[in-house]
Amino acid sequence: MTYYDVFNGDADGILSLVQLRQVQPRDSILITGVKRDIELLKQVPIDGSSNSSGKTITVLDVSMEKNKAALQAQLTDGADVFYADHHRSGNIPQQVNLNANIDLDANTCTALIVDKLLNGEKHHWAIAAAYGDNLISVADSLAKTAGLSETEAEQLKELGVLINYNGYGESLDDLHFEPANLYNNLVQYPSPFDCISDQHSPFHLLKNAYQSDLKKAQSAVVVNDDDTLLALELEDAAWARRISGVFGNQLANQNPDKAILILTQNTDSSYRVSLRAPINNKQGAGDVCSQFETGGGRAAAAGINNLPQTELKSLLSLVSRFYG
Ligand SMILES: [Mn+2]
Repeated sequence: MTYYDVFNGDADGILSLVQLRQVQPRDSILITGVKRDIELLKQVPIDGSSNSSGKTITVLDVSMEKNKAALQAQLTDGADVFYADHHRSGNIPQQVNLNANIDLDANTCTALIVDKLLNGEKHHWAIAAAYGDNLISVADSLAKTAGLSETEAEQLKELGVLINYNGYGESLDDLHFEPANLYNNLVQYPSPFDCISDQHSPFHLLKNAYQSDLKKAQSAVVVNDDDTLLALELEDAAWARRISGVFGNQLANQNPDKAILILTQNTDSSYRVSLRAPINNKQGAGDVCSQFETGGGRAAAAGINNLPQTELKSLLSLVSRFYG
């Protein structure tokens, strides 16, 4: 039997797998990548035997819809597939060798789905993941119910945010830790608090790196700031690609009634755009971005890969009208 663990390289993906493998250890082949690299399942080889069951695949925190063809190919190939996720699934194949655990509720994430399946055995990791996926109020109430102090909840939040921060980048070269290495490191700590108290853990390394990137981001150029929309521009650099996502979350949390737009210059002088709907009005971001050729995404968060500079004005006025 060959085992594959396929997971998103962000906090939610990594900490979903940490929970699972601490409870069900397995010698598996890891398949992951930068956060935006979600078409991961196609990297699992096809045996061509179709009689099974030489292959067990666990898939965590990547959209089933985006991995549809690869999933179907694996099921036909006889693989046993365990799938847990909270992104768009499309039609879920009804096959006995697929165990699908999909929940599209905007207030859940994959680590919380896994937490339920494991009856909360690794609950603290799940809470850190929920913080990392920016489900702040959900995580706050879970921490409270679990009897954690405010300081402990803050620590889990910081760890979750730092692991999430590590996933952002254009390619693995931008990242401090390759997500597979970060997983291998974190899974050795029985609880997130063991990781935080170890001065040599990734927590402390990421904390320093994050602060240095954040400092640079604070001097970003403000393109627009009014009651409806805060738009900033970051330069084309590894630090900007790393910090943009978590910086955007931070601005969104600090300005809950504003849409947050972050522009990063691409090397071809077009913009990469990340748009967050206002925290208090989580709708429409995907619809707005889809009106541009290389745009798309979810209601709460969406993006445009290559926005020509000449279209920036029309994007800004579209966003202002939509949320105004
Ligand atoms: Mn997630």
